[in-house]
Amino acid sequence: MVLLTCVRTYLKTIKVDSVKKVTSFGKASVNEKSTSNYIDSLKLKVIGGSGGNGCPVSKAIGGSGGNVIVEASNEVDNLNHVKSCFPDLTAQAINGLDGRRTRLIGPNGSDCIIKVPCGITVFNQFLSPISDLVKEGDKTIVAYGGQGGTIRSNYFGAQGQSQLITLDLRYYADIGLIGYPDSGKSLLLTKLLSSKQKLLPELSTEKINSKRPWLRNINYDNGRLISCVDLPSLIEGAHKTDNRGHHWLKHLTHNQLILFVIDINGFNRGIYRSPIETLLLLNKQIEIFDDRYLIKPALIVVNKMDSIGADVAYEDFLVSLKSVYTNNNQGNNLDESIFPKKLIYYQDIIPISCHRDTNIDYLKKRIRELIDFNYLKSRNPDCPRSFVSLLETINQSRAKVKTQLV
Ligand SMILES: Nc1nc2c(ncn2[C@@H]2O[C@H](COP(=O)(O)OP(=O)(O)OP(=O)(O)O)[C@@H](O)[C@H]2O)c(=O)[nH]1
Ligand SMILES: [Mg+2]
Repeated sequence: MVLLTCVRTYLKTIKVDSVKKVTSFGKASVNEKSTSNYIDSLKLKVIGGSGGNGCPVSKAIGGSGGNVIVEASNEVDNLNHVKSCFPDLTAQAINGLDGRRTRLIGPNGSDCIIKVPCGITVFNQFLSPISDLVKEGDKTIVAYGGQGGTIRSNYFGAQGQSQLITLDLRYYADIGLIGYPDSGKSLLLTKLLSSKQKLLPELSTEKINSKRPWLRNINYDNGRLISCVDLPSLIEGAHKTDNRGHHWLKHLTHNQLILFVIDINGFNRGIYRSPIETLLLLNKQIEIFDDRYLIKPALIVVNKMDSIGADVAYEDFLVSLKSVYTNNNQGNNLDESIFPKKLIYYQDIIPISCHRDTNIDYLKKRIRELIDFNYLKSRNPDCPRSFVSLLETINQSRAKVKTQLV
């Protein structure tokens, strides 16, 4: 009997140690270059610890089982950690220990803490959202531990709760960058960062197409931070293919401003798409993904203005844009099939060159202005409309490109 108790205690100790190990995340150890297995959505079984049994002879009570807790942490960037800590996709808290003649109150089992990035929504097995973990330290209990055995339960400890949950990551970023492949999104993000900040891994060596979203904070002079998510490229028909470009759009959910990065040379892989066509096709992809995104504040950033013939191409782009938005779409010969049902209303159009650093500071300033303006507007619907209409913006933009790029 004594031997059996010893073995039981030993087994429980082993379990305690092993679970403690997997829940202590310490410093994030994301291998930033291994992007192919990037995880931003994960199903997990969670099991609360069982309560320990009490002892009727000594009236000792059992300890309660630990809870399973999901906690947001800035140290974690994605869900790869969770997968590596719980390879069998089961997170179980520690059982409470039994009460005994020599131990009138059994110790409680410890909690199992699952550290996740900020921006996680936890869904139950019916895919109803249980909780949103927005900022560092936000937490939610996803499986309660069972109560320890007492006289009320005939000294039997209760089982812990168990359920299947889904962790779904949507970055809490103020702004998002979307565009066709090679339009310069990642380079633009590095230009917006301060020189002391870390480059995106894929730009620190030779050019690699982004295969996962990157989240970075843009620093402003007076300590203001604006977070930005750079998304992998989006192409025409992405929703129909295995290309995950479409799937990544979920990271725009919390954005306050979306930057459409357009290559002034258009996109040429098999079929050529002009700048205006790429813009309309991005609009369409967003509409297919979630048409609520269409009313988010947005900005057109026309990149690679250092290219040969860019100023003429920019003029053409503005003319086409004007005709698309004034609904007379004449002389464009644009294919009707690329038109979205609803056009996005852009708050500004800014021509830039990442290679020559043209207009980068202006864009950085404008991002901040628009975010602040939109925030004020959302709090006060009567706020006077101080931003010019799209057509006026086009004229201003035209003047700007002439003065700054000539
Ligand atoms: N000429 C010119 N080339 C640029 C400019 N900005 C970016 N590029 C080049 O365009 C290529 C693509 O740049 P990225 O920043 O990786 O483009 P991306 O949009 O992040 O590409 P994906 O990750 O594939 O979506 C690189 O070779 C850049 O050097 C620019 O202002 N002018
Ligand atoms: Mg990129």
